[in-house]
Amino acid sequence: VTTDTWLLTEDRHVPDVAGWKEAIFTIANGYLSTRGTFEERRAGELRCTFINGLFVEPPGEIELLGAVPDWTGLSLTVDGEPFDLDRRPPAGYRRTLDLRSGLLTRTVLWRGAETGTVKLTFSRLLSMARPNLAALHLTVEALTDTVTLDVETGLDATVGSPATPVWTPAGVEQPSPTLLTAGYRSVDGRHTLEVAMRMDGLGDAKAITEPDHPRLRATVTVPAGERLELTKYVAYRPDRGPIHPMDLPPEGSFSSVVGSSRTAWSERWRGSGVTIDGDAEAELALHFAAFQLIGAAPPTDTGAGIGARLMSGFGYRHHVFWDTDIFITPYFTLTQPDLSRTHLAYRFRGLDGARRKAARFGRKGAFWAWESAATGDDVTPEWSKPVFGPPVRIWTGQLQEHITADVAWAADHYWRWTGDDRFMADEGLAITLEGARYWVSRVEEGSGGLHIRDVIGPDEYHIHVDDNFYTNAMAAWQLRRAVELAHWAASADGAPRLEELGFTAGEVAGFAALADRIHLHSRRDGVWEQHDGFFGLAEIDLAAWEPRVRAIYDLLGEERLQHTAVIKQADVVMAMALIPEHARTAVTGAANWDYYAPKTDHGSSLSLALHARVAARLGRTEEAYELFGRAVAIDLADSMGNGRDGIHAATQGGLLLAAIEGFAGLGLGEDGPTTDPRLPEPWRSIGFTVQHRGTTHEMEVTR
Ligand code: IFM
Repeated sequence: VTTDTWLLTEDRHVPDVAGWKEAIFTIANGYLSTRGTFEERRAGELRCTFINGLFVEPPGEIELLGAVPDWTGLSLTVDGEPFDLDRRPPAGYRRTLDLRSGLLTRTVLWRGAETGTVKLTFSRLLSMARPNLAALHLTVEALTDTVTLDVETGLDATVGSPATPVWTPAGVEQPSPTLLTAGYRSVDGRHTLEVAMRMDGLGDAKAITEPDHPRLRATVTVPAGERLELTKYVAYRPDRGPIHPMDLPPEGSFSSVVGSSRTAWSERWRGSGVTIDGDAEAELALHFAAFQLIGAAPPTDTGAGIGARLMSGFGYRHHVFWDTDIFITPYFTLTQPDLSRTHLAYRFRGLDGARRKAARFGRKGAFWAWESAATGDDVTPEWSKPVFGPPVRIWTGQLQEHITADVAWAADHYWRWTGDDRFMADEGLAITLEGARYWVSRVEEGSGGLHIRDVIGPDEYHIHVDDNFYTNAMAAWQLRRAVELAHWAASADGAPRLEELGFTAGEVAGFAALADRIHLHSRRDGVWEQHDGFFGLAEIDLAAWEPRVRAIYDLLGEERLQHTAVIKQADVVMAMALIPEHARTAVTGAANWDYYAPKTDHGSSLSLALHARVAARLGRTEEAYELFGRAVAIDLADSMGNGRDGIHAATQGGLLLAAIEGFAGLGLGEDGPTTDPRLPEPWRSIGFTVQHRGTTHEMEVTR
């Protein structure tokens, strides 16, 4: 039973699901992120802290966010017995993540074979007020007998990367008995890192200055009825960056560190809080979603992006996908536009890489990276390495071309809501025009108009298809939008002239005619064909495969799927959500939904929340609510079974958008935000805040 919608809570430690729990108990502050592993080591754990944007390329590996030396590790023995919940389960256990402050607290009652009972309270925080600061507080209360504790804690570069070591130690110092500093160099030579750590409350500690794991060790006796309090502060500074001081807070200041973080978080929550009268579980899920998205979003342009699994695991190596443009940036645009702006700056910096990618395929303009890391160059792996069987070719980097229009769509959505003309003039215009030029060089003349052949659409089950509906519709949208923006720029103050961007008026004027000729095929009843030949594929009854936990991809195999009308995720339905004119009338929208929804496997974590949003707009509220609940379960119940790899970023953004745009029906009218409620049965109202052109709107949407 959920009571406090600001607390993510766990009342039992279940070793089998610990990996997934590590992911959802991640704490983050936009700069640092630490996965919710326990302080004491566990077999099979994925212990990691990341610095946003600190990508490294270990030899033989693809660029990834290199986990920095761990600050959370703390080993403890009680009267000689290692404190280990897997070997000796606790008598009491509770873990809570306070979403208001980012404080993660674990309280454990524990008794060893021949020890008294101790109550341990671990609290950890990455400060929202001072982004490079990590703080850990431990209280050990000797409840029944006097206990002797051996405590060891330090900075551990031996954990944190499943692939290869990322950091080479470059020296340890101990400026004072409780203070250790360590230097590192990344294995690819790109980065340096300095880390400082101080441990308060440990008394006479012995320093062990092992280069890759410097630490302090002490033995402490806690008399029965008394308590020991330890506080550890750690500061990180990569690349000798000047922005973050390395001095650590004074002794005894843990609660004020928590307080200042809470104050900084409350600034974010002012724009991001959601209230749902009648549905505490949904409210908690949306608080969780906003917390994790904000935690992974760089507040200033530090070269970082928002990865598909945030910074909560190693999934997708923290690469940035369209997930951020279509599911996360639009949410931030509505609630925290500065965080969208940072992502768009990241995309703009990727323009050169996108131009290089287009040129590599013999095309013009800019073709954005399907997966990107530190630069705009594409870092999509070409081969997967399955545990069993031969490597499988990954075509997405080459064929999932809709990313180019997705980036422009996010820029346009940001501009429409914020009115940030400076952005559009300086960055958005070039993003849109260069992508439009790409489509011009990409389309092929053929019967019935212009075709875009050999692509992968959002439905990644079908590869090497021609005229994918989503890709073609988005390309046509981008070409038309480029013309409109060029008109706008011609008279906007301070906007560059087309020539300054390397375009001529004639070239841009031609975009509209091309857009009109891009092939989009529909049946007489208005159902769009997802790609050439889709209507002729073999139908199967997906429902007949239930109950199942595996994706249909695993059950049928890639080859058979090419001939089967089963799709991974929304494709036509996605296009209808982004470009509403494709659901020309309510009847067309419903016809497409009725055709595609039963064929959708939801094999991607992007799918369910998007479907919830569209179903709500179609007035199918009950179905929308059911889909919303299933989307919540992806991370909060690990329903896809891959939660250990990290939180599904797009699911979280998708849920927030399903609530705000789907159920509340937020839209942008001539005079500003509008709503059109389709609230599900338990919801009496939903409250949220929206930013529009610098004005804050407090929305309270009832039935
Ligand atoms: O971007 C998605 C894609 O749509 C489906 N596969 C996973 C990617 C990362 O989340």
